[in-house]
Amino acid sequence: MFMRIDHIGIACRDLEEKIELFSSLFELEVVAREVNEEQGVKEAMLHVADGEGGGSYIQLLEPLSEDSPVGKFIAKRGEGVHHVAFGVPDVEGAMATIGGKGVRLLDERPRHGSMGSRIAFLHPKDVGGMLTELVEAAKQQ
Ligand code: MC0
Repeated sequence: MFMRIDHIGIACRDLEEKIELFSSLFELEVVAREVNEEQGVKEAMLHVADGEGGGSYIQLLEPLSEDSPVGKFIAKRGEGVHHVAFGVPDVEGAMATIGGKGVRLLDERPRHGSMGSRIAFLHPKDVGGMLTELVEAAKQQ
């Protein structure tokens, strides 16, 4: 079911500065930018590779406010890896399967994620301290 890593989310204070860093260090290209008010972030997706079922990305996240999830994370832990996102073919199915194993779901139903995806988060305390996101990528037209 967990067929690939869709993206790694990195919390940063200054999105433009970290876009410059990641694109110059690793020669990655920004393929999407978005403000997601519901999640409290301004973000950019940097393309890493294509694979079966979809691409993989580095996701750079700047908080829109100090009391957003990423704002609180930076205040407590500083900048760095915020979450790991697994690409799944069916997010509701994945939520039901993993919820059935006793992992707390942070979302009752999928929310809107980057590039038209549908996403849901799992509690980090139930996944070895790793905030985990399930991502169903947008269907290719
Ligand atoms: C908090 N904790 C983490 C963590 N954030 N552990 C690992 N990774 C993280 N990112 C730990 C804290 O250190 C604490 O542990 C415990 O979890 C509870 O944290 P808290 O600070 O007391 O509680 P809150 O209120 O900050 O909530 C944490 C929680 C929340 C993970 C539940 O941030 C959340 O619901 N996140 C899901 C939504 C999200 O992160 N959205 C932003 C990315 P101790 O040991 O100190 O008790 S949006 C996104 O990425 C979208 C756009 C996309 O991909 O498309």
